[in-house]
Amino acid sequence: MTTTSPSSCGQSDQNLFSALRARFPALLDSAAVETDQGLVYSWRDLERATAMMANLLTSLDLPAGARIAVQVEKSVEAMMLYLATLRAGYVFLPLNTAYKSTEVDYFVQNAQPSVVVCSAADFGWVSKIAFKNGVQHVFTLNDDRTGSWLERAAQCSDQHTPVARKADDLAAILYTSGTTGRSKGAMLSHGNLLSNTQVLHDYWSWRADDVLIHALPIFHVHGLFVALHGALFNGSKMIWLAKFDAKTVLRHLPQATVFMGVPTLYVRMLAEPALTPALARHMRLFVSGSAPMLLETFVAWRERTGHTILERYGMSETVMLTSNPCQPDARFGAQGAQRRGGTVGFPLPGVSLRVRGEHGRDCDVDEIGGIEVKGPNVFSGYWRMPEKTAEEFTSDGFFRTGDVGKVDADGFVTIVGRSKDLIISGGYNVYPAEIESFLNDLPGVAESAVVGVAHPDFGEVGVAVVIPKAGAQLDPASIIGNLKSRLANFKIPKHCVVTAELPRNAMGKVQKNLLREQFRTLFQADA
Ligand code: MCA
Ligand code: AMP
Repeated sequence: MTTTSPSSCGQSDQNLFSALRARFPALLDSAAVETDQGLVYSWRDLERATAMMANLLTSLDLPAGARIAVQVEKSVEAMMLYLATLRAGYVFLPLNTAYKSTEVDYFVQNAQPSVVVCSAADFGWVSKIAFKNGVQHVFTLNDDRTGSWLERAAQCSDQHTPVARKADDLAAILYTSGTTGRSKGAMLSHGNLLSNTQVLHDYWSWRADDVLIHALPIFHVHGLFVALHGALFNGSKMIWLAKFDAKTVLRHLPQATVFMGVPTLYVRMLAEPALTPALARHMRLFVSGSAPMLLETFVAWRERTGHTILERYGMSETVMLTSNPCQPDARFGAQGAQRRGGTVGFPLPGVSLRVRGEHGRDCDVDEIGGIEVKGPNVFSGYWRMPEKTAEEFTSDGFFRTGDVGKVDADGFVTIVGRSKDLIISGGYNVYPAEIESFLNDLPGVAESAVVGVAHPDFGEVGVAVVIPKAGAQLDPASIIGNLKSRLANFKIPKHCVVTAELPRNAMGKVQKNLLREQFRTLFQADA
């Protein structure tokens, strides 16, 4: 079945930065960002610092469409660098700080950025990769307001006219791993990001007095786009936390109205005795997404705080696709439709979502199939991978999400699984194929399989099953140790088993479902 909501946004032909800046409050000296270190940045500070950084980028005489690759710790200055990149008309390429040299090398080779910005502590290895790949400019930016990036920007003018952009001009590239293990750069335009920002602004009923607690990393869609754009487009102050910590968030709840997080953050806050309805009484909206939220977490949150979490669903390739209602949905009469746990709500205005079965047949109500989407928020394709892009789109222009789900009679979308072999751990994506290829390259390893199993904190984590070559002696701890030196920490399997063979079906295909079943209760408290 296909379900579409009417679009509320027509305008998209402009630079996203200009659209955000146009919504800054008239009182430019009021607080835009307060950090957990006690620093306060005004809207004027954002305006001036992004102008200086944009002028620095312009002074580098970069080619049109130049990519600015950034792997730095979260800071207000890092956020300004993102805005400055938009302002100067270049393309932002954020990289998870957990990525190690093999991973960064791949991104730099693939994206060919003109500028790389990294922490001073990583300058040695990152600059080596950058220069080897022909990058001309490498700067440092630290989370204590130091680094060559800021030193150089301080010498630039604080006046800058944003570079005009068309709706389909590229604004950012977000790398997302693939089932083949090779990461693909999802190309998002100013129009993709702006249309989604406008839609979410209306759909989530942002209010003039809203204050957002920003506790997510700023190298993925949730923290960089959904949370940040939401606050900036509303002219709302952000309480800016460099890292998520449950106690710190709870301490700030009385000064805030909006919080966004992945399910793990809610699980961790629920473990805090300080979480009470009184503490959350000023809050207006708790948003969850990036990973499935257990119904028990949804229910426990309501019982402990009196608030109903709003679950929404999105992807790097599409930004946000669906959302539970913020206000009771008028289509359901006087009472409206309320948020439903276990569902991701309705397609957002402007998004067409359909569920398809085998041979492209539209599924009926409640019938499970592959989720396909279309809309102004959907990316144009993968960076320099036209064949991969073509594979993921249907002939009538729908993007195949790789998520499996259904739509009920009221129009609520539920995600029931994934056709892509993917583990979502604490809101980060881990592709088994990538881990398996590293495992298979280790001396003495014949083959391997990585599966996702339930975990009380991260929702899901990887378990590695490794088969040795004849006569080889393998030690699980050294296998994990080896992976740790080469892969981002969140990708490391939380358990490794060395065994004689993998279960296979009659066709010789590894039966991952049997492995998942074997390790299903491994991390359960009472297992
Ligand atoms: C940390 N560790 C993890 C993860 N994070 N293991 C598995 N999965 C994880 N997500 C491990 C580290 O490797 C380390 O292990 C140990 O936990 C402690 O690391 P630390 O950095 O101290 O962890 P933390 O600060 O407690 O971080 C946990 C976290 C973080 C706060 C849940 O992972 C996080 O911020 N997640 C949010 C991710 C996010 O923003 N996703 C949005 C993607 P060891 O000690 O062995 O080294 S955007 C998206 O998906 C779409 C589009 C959408 O819909 O939004
Ligand atoms: P990413 O590649 O980081 O953009 O992750 C996108 C994937 O996260 C989606 O394809 C879904 O599988 C998953 N996802 C995002 N939001 C939700 C949600 N609310 N519930 C379940 N899965 C989600």
